Amino acid sequence: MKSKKILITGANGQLGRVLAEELRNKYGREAVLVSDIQKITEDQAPFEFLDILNTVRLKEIIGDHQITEIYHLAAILSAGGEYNPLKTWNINLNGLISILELAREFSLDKVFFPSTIAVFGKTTPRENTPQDVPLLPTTVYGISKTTGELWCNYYHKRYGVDVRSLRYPGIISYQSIPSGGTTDYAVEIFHAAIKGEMYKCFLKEQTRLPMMYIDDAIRGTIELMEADAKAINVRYGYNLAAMSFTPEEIYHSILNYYPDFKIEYEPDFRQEIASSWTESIDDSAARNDWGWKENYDLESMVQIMIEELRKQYQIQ
Ligand code: AKB
Repeated sequence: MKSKKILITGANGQLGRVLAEELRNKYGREAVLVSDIQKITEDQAPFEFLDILNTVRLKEIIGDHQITEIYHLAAILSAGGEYNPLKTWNINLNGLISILELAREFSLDKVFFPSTIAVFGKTTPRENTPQDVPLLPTTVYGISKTTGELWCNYYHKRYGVDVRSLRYPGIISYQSIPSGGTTDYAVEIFHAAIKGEMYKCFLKEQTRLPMMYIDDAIRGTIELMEADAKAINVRYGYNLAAMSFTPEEIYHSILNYYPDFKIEYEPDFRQEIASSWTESIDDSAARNDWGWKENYDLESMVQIMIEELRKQYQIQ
């Protein structure tokens, strides 16, 4: 049996950096190869430059490093994707198809595909959104992820590829400042509060969206990947939930720590994207199939974000 060797694509994004660290803590540094189109720090080794559209190089990397599992995170997000829809489709969908095809060719043990609440659209029930619902996404990101889910399901049914997937809500983390997403406001707002700046929010105050603290997202991902294959009944994206809040609610939670903090609302094109998504998620399939349960709610997430960012900004 080959020893576990994980490849993470798009490893320098918001999820990838934390996931790589966690997987390296668990399986050892050499067992996790990270790749991206840019190198962020010198100590990322083992690292490979990889443009996900370069299938020849992707194949070489899988072969040369004897990869057994891929976490395929490389993608362009909802807001960023709207600036270049065809490029987004190409990267998000054709990148995934290369991964699935190579997973089949190399008989990889497992593949992880991150899906998202962006698969939902105006025809989806907005509250407590069930697992199986009409999907009519409005962004190219959402279209690419919806189609990606179908391809994952197809490769599993047709070729037996052990592909697993989660529909992530907005992820809140202190390790990096995300860009290109519609839920990014929920990270930016903390940085503004801690720096003593006013925050200009690009969503309306009442826009409720599903969200999750990074530790829950990473733990959920690894738990799904480690679950017994027989327990996995959903081969497209599992709904996954932790909390839902509006900009006004998170602002009020932050006020408990920074009473002088000010916010203004200046909605831009991202408002329309957010309004097309759902407000809260029914993730009972994930809870029943492989035991998903979140640890963080709004209050505990705000507390840990402020503690961690104060350390980062060296504020007592
Ligand atoms: C985005 O806002 O585009 C992402 C997502 C919800 O998938 N954070």
